Amino acid sequence: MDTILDPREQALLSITKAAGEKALALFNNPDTLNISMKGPQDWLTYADGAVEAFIRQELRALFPHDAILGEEEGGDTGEHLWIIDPIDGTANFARRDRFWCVSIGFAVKGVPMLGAIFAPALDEFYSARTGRGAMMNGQPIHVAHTASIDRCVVEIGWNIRLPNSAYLDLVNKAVHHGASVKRCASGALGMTQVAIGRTDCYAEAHINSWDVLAGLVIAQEAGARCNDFASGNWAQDGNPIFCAQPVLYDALKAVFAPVFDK
Ligand code: LIP
Repeated sequence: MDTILDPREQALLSITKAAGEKALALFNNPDTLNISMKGPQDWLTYADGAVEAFIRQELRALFPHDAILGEEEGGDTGEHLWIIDPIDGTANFARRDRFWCVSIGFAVKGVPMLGAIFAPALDEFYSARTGRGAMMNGQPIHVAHTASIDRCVVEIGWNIRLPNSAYLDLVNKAVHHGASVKRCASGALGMTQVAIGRTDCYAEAHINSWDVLAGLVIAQEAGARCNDFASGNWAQDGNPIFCAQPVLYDALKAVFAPVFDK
């Protein structure tokens, strides 16, 4: 009996499911979304704030002394830390593209331990607990074992936090070495696609902790290798993310060198 993780794992699964259902109802009723822009290509909808508020309310009721950090309301870190992205893939959500999700992760003393990512419009619910494997809709999932770069699929994330060259350099390097490159505008779901074996790598020169904490646990428990994302002031400041299936991890990291070398 783990008195810290056991109750939080159960709560994580039920709250993520309920939050996803709330988000899906809003997605299916676009007149309620009050879409606005935080910046160029940086979308915001009513759902982002409403879903985060719901998740915070549920977590505070059960774990009043835990720290909560969310994309929309921010927050402080702590020994027991929840990190929330209420809608990851907001641009997709706003444009009525189904590739978005609710992502909630939990870390103990800065170490990612629990993750749940629910994409309700795709009917895909991913979850993992460190040391206990990764699941999608209750079934175990595992990474791909693609053996050559000219057969691999790499997703490279783009955002306005860095110059476009940070993205374009990674794309050029990947294409030059024969990889197929995609970008689907949800870092959290990008990590699940590595975990389930649909892609071989998710890489982004900078990503926020709320985009990737849950996906780190899920991808690593499905057999992926990841860079040391949870280092430095990772929760507040984010870091680069490099996550790949083990057969091509070293080869792809060399392709992108030196971006993910540290
Ligand atoms: C998304 C991130 C991803 C980035 C996307 C977008 P959001 O977050 O998950 O890292 O590549 O452009 O920023 O804004 O949809 O929550």
